[in-house]
Amino acid sequence: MEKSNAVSAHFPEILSELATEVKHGLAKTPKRLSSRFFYDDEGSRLFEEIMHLPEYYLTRSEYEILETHKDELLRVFSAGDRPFELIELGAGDGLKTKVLLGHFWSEKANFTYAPVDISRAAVDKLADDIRKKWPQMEIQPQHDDYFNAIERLSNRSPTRQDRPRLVVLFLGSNIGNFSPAEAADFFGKISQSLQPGDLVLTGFDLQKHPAVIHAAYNDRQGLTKAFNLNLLRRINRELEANFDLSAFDHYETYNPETGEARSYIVSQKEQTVLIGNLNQRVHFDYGEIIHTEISRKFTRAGIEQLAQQAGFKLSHWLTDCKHYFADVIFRK
Ligand code: AVJ
Repeated sequence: MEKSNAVSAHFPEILSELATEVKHGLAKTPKRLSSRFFYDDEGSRLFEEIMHLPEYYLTRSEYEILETHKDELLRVFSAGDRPFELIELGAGDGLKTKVLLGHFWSEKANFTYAPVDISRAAVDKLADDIRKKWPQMEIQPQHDDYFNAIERLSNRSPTRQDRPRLVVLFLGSNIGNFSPAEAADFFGKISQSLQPGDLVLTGFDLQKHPAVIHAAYNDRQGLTKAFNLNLLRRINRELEANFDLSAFDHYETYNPETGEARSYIVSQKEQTVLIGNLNQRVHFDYGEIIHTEISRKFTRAGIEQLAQQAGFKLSHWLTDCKHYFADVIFRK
């Protein structure tokens, strides 16, 4: 059977969540499917490749920020010598987080690390990797989605003055996939689960020249297209559907007035697709779209508002030298 070190309690629910999403999302006009479902093992692997694309500046910008400020971050997290617990939501391959982990480890900081990810392959690989690099580091990998992880945060043992400080990491501008209401709700829930002095470090992609943003989601190699179309492959596999991937394309828009980059899947012909497990036929007109993702770009004012609504104080604002990206600390 499968070997895994990670906690895995919610996998069956996710499968039926996909069925529900497909059933309702493809019956809507316009059709839509949530980017939450991109991250099966193959989707996570494709996203790791996207992070290395020349057009996809986000990862490099955030890497630069963490590398430049790792010492300052350690001082803020540990407040001198206090133990802290890092909880990373959507850890993925942990490429950027390892910059911090390595530094904290070599400085002999007193911390534990709990990466949470929806892809089991990703979280297992990350855990193996950390155990190889730093065998003594205390880690608690969790295979789960972040909403469940936040819920578990709030169910933790009661308030103790001397407990380690919690530091929630939410890097990579994953927050950009949320609607404004979802983002407010997300920070609100985290805030309710934290004690005064606990911290949240979030990566936000910032508004900039629209052409730079558009290119990041419209790469010449076609990886973003493969990443989007992988959702159809996943539906074929998990719901016994018969999407012909060669009959669909990828289309991206960026609207600088709203800060929204939007991804679409486009039907290149009139066609009907069978979703076997749902016993549902879905008709596509020529050129009809499925809206799959919003990758929101932020302003400082918008970020300050998010902090304030959730009852946080914005305590640190760190950017890369091009001001493309910000890693921001909210303090409860
Ligand atoms: C993982 C949500 C940060 O929106 O930039 C990359 C996902 N989508 N290319 C993003 C993604 C298309 C990515 N996040």
